Amino acid sequence: MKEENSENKLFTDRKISRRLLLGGAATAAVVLVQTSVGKMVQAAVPESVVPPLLTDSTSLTAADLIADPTRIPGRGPSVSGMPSSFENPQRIPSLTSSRTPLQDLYGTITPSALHFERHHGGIPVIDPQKYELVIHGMVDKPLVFSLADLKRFPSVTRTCFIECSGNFRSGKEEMSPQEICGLTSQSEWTGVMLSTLFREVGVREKASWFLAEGGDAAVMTRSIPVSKGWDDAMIAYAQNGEAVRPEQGYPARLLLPGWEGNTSVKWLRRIELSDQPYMTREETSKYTETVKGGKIRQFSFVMDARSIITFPSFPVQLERGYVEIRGIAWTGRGKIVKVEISVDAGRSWAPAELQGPVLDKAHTAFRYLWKWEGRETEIMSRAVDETGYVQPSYQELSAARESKGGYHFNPITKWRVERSGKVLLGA
Ligand SMILES: Nc1nc2c(c(=O)[nH]1)N[C@H]1C(S)=C(S)[C@@H](COP(=O)(O)O)O[C@H]1N2
Ligand SMILES: [Mo]
Repeated sequence: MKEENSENKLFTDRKISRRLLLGGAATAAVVLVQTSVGKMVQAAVPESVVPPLLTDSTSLTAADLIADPTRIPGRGPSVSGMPSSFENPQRIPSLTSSRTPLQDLYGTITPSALHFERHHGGIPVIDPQKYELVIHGMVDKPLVFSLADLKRFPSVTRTCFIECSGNFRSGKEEMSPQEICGLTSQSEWTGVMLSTLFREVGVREKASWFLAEGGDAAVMTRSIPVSKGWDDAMIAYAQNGEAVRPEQGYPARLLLPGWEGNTSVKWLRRIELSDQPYMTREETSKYTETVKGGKIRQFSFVMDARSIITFPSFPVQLERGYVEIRGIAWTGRGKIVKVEISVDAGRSWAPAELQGPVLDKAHTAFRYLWKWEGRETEIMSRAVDETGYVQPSYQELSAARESKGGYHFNPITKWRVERSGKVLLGA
């Protein structure tokens, strides 16, 4: 490039660059580094931390650069960024889902790359130029919308969580928050209100349900009450400031704030209005749960209030002294109004501080200052939402459901802190 800007010029004019020949290979090194929690660990320094201009590896190694980052100019700007090579939070993928590493995150927004995934037929590749959303059935004027059409309507942006209703695992002591309930994530979504499109097609008064259909190999379908469509349903085409990720439904997905993740149909291609539910596979043989008396509950859309302490949690090794207990709480019924903490195995409870602004149907960060004296105990959090609903204990919930798990299972998570500082999932 001819037209270098002045910043680049400064960089290349620096004396030091003359020793650094272009074109050679940089070395990786093993060095002691400090992690974000303050522990010194041995880490292999990847070549990517070595500036591209540093090629005279005999005079300066990657280890030298980390020991004194002021010795030569660092790597220059790039077209797209990556997390620090010292940080490596990862989803846990299986064949059909992956889980958000809740214990490695801060605040309430899930980085898009770490949003949990649940696919019934894999991730389709959809050409945004060919994308179409059909809305038909009990409407005055059936219409086909291109992606550009959707983007031409007034847009809205809101932050909310998506949680899979199958978000509960247990069964061993050595489980992290990610393994227990990593099927919840939060993004800032942008798109068009479904109510805007409903007005455009003229949804008939008699229409009480709509079918949402995905364009993936599962052609996943769900029946949704029309009232949710008029209320706060969105067609989202953007996530955390960029286009929706392929994993999250690119180029557009249905977003039903506060409702079980399954209803937020990804790769949305068709909406059909009707006066009755369609009884699809996902709302008959799946996504139903047992309740007392051998009965089965169907169309249980709303996610109940839940919380989890993400620090300290397995696999943290706790040290004595002041500990800021941290976690997230959320509810599909509006706002979280209170999170209570017990540090004495449930004998007494005290309110945690909620990080504002507390948003509707959104992950809410909480914290609670605790002085751990080194005694064995159990710590836990309990969420209360604006309807007065209180997150149940495992014992209460399993009695009410006559079951040890299943969909919509949101019990209090207990962490057992051993004298050694080991933190394990409690019973
Ligand atoms: N078309 C389609 N939509 C879908 C799915 C799917 O497999 N296909 N999975 C559903 C399920 S079960 C959940 S929990 C959420 C997950 O959304 P995410 O992968 O963006 O986290 O998408 C829902 N929408
Ligand atoms: Mo799900």
